[in-house]
Amino acid sequence: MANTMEVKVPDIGDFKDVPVVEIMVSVGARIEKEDPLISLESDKATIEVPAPAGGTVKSIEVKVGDKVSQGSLVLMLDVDEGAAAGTPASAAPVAVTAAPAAAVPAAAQPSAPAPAVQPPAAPLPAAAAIAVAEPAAAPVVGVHASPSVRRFARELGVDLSQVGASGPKARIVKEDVQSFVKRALSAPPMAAPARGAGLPFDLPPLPQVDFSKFGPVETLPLSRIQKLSGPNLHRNWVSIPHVTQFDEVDITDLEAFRKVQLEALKKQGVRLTVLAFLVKAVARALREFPTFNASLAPGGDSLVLKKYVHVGVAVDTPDGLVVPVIRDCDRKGVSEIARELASLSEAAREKKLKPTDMQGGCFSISSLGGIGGTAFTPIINAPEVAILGVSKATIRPVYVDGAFVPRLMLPLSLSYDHRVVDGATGARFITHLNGLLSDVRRLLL
Ligand code: CAO
Repeated sequence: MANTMEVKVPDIGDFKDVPVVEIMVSVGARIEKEDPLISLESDKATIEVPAPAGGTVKSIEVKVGDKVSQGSLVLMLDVDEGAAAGTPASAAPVAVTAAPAAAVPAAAQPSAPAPAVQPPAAPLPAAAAIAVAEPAAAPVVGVHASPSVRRFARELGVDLSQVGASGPKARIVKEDVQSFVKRALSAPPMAAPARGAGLPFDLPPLPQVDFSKFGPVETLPLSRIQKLSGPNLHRNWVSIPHVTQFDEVDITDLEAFRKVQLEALKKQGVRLTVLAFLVKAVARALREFPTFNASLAPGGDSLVLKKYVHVGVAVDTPDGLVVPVIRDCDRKGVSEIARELASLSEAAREKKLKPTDMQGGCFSISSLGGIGGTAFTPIINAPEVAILGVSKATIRPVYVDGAFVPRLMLPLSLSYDHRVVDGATGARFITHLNGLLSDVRRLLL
């Protein structure tokens, strides 16, 4: 026959009137010795009260929010036959975990000392965390969770810093860990951040919709290039703090000059486009503004300044976007750049680009001017720190010397990495570029 035991809060050091933040058992539940019963949380530590014996919970005498001290009655336990009963049970040593941003005072430490506090592990993307996180011996600081929840998370390899909290005082409860695991396992590959990106996000997966319920559909596989570039674009978009600065350049004179040169160069097999002038102007501006011709070093605490100027140009192909690179643009003339541009874009469209043709870029240009649009926000091609978007030039009335005159205006959109380039430098760069393009003589100097 079962004996009934009063289970009371054991010696918890100097802690008094500690709020109950979680009750981990229910009436009628079968528990084993050492199973966690309730969790207490002071502003210094989280304390878990374990079962002194195995048995069945007869009644629970506390609720979440109650304040308890050593000797407070927690629950009545029908203990298994043979176990000691009658005397108030002093549970086995409690487990104490440092609360976020606080150390456990030495006097409060139980016989089993609190584990050393260590900084949180680098966050892993949801799917990767499940697969590769090592069970951590020490708690992840900065999250509220009871020792049992921490243990549960460790067993599953879940990084608690990635888990959303639904418990009181932003506390992670067991159900939060369970739903995190369920979400990670059911997330479609495209919904998860790129592997290895180390992104600090814990977002729910995109909704999976059966579109055929609403009308006829067709499924088109992504091209090989789209599959390769998609995760990189996604990583760059979410991991680089982009700022996009817009400007408009008066290219009336440049266009007049281009038209004069066009026929002569055509005879030499060169198609002189506005883009060739843009590449040249960008190369000049990169020389003037070295932080634009740079990449963040691994670790992000220094800049690698490049002494060469290689400019990538986005080329639209039937299979997707590729970015071949024109080397040493600062040392080449506009016609030479135009020639290379034509041969690289032809090679891109005929799928004849070599991997080396797309490597080593310092800065990219994405020109949609031949298509249309007034402005857009290009995504930086990491590890570069800036990209220039070019939209369609149109003739517009511009107020010059007291009168409106028709001028050919070219819209530019410069996105830069705000960790590397501040707003003033960004505005100076595009203004400098504007000056070079609006007075073509400066460009040819
Ligand atoms: N404003 C107005 N007209 C422009 C222009 C501009 N900014 N830029 C080009 N044009 C005109 C050209 O003069 C040309 O006119 P003609 O046919 O009368 O000579 C026409 O548009 C087509 O130019 P083009 O595209 O053949 O040549 P380009 O040197 O300007 O561009 C290339 C070459 C390879 C960059 C371009 O063909 C291309 O692929 N652009 C798309 C890039 C892209 O997709 N970027 C998006 C990246 S983000 O997804």
